[in-house]
Amino acid sequence: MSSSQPFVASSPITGGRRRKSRFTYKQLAQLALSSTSTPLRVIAHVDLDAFYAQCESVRLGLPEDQPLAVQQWQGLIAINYPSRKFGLTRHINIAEAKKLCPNLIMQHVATWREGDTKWAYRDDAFKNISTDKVSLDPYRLESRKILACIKETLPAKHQKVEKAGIDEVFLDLSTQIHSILLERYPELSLPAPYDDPTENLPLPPTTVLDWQADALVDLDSDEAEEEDPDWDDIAILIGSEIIRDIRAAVYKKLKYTCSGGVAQNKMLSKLGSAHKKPNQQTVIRNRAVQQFLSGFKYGKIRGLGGKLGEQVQAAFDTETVGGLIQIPIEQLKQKLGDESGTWLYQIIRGTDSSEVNPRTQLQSMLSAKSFRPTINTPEQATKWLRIFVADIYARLVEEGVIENKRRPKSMILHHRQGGQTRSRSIIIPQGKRIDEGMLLDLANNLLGQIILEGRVWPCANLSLAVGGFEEGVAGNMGIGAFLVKGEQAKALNNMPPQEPSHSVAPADRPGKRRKLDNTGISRFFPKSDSMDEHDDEYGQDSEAAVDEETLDRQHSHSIDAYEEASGSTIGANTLQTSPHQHRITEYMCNRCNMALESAEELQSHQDWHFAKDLQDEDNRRPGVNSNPTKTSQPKKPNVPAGEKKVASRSKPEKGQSKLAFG
Ligand code: DCP
Ligand code: MG
Repeated sequence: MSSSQPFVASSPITGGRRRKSRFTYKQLAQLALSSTSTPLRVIAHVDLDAFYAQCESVRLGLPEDQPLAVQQWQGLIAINYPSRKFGLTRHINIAEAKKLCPNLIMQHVATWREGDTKWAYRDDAFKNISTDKVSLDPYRLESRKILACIKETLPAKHQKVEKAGIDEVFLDLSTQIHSILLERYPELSLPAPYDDPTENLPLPPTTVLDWQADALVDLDSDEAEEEDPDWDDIAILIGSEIIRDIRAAVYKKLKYTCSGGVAQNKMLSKLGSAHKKPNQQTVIRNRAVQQFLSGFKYGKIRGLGGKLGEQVQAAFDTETVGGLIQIPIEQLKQKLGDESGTWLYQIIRGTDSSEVNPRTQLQSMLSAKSFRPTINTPEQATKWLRIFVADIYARLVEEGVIENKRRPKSMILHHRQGGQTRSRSIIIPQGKRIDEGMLLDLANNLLGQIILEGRVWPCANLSLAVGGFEEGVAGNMGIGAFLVKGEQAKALNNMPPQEPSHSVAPADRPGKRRKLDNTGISRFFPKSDSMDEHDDEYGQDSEAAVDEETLDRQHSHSIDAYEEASGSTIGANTLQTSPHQHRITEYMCNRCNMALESAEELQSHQDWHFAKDLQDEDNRRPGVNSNPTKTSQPKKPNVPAGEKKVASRSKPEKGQSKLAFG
């Protein structure tokens, strides 16, 4: 990536050629800082093709053209590309699939079974929905390998990678591109004329850019290919080279194909990666954004799949971005309100300044099962707790709990009977090595508490989660390092009550991150908030076979799964919501219906619920927990003005995660 090209310095105008770049020295400098405000910014999205299906094909060593689908009970959850040619989709059942594609291999997902210490692939799993529990570990493990491979491919100092789901990442390539630009075009390192950063850069060389096999979105109608490229084109070209290298590395090392989108922001890059699949990458130059978006139904844009989309359609009688683009901002504001109108005006023009948030470590793990038929005895419940604990413990080991690298602080058990969900939580004792026995004792303790309260059977769902991961002390400092003792304990006890400051970024300031203080209950949730995988996008298929184990496959380790299990509102939005809600219908808290900016915000918000649940438990039964810190009631995270809560269990919107129970 260091092929040098001749630099054409700012030459006098020849044949109508612009003398200077449209971009300034300042904007170039901002690229080195990954600033969201520079138009030279380059963001990529990489999404694995038919991910679970590829995992199975690779695991089984099958030829790449062998049709394969991943089965879960009687449904299909991933369809590889060779079998898509036969018309297979996630929505059809296994019998139909076999009819359409007789050569199809249907591989059932791995499951946990009582008495086994590890998940396994079993030939009879599909018959055992009442006794088995889906394990997504095989896919998590592959996902980690892929993430590691992507990172290895990037220079250590330029790794801004956000894991956005089990098979997708966003990459902010800005800083890397900045350094490549300076390397290839050393003149860019020269000081700005008159030391004025608002001066325009010289123009790049007129060399025709080599986009190789990229799917290059056509330029907007008022732009011409003959027009000389500017630095944003060069930056995005370098971005596409980086993504091509990454995709090749993933394929070479792990045999997985993926697709990529390269553009100026997250929204566009994500639309880009899905544009041409499989195994392709789509580049959306800044001069092509309008052209790219105009062909889209705006419902595909994140935040426009739900109620806002419906409102827009009712108001303007069009389904496409092209149909909306003509509408003046005043009219949008008039029909949708100021904020929604302004947001819509920007998003359909491809404006999105949300940041790529590097996060790789998960914050919580959950194992859950909905029972069909329901279970009726403590023995049955304990049996499931044993499976949950084995599942969680195996993942904790992966996280390095044995070496004390990371350690959860708390455990929570949710129980559902009829329409009612109860939960109990407990602090995992510090200073003790975490093992399966210890976790099972804690889980049984929680179950015992729930049973004592009565109204327990029949039970429709149980879910067990551990959360509040803390960095441990690796190496030989030993377990004692986890003990809070002496002065430290005193200090904790004397600490003034603090509220977790859990502010959600306002819609118009997506770059602003929440703040977490380091005390009180929020200290269970370290700043590097993350989910290992969070499949908010799956909500787009919410009509698809959403059986109980959707929980497993979508959220099996993320704290929101038990929120789903709570049976509380599965959030429909209201008609009169703020743009904050409109925008992110995919990222909606199903407990309080709050709409969040991103999966990360959703996770943070749900961490807050988790913290509050823990604290409520603390307050109710002070003897149970060993948390030495007394905290005040966490303040509810900011709720956008005008938010209305929907108390009913309404149909989830398109684009929302939906988990069905019972
Ligand atoms: N998944 C699932 N249920 C859904 C959607 C997805 O279990 N409703 C799982 C199976 C998928 C994986 O998550 O393999 C990744 O989801 P994607 O939406 O990225 O779909 P695929 O990777 O299967 O296909 P594509 O090539 O379209 O990305
Ligand atoms: Mg995918």
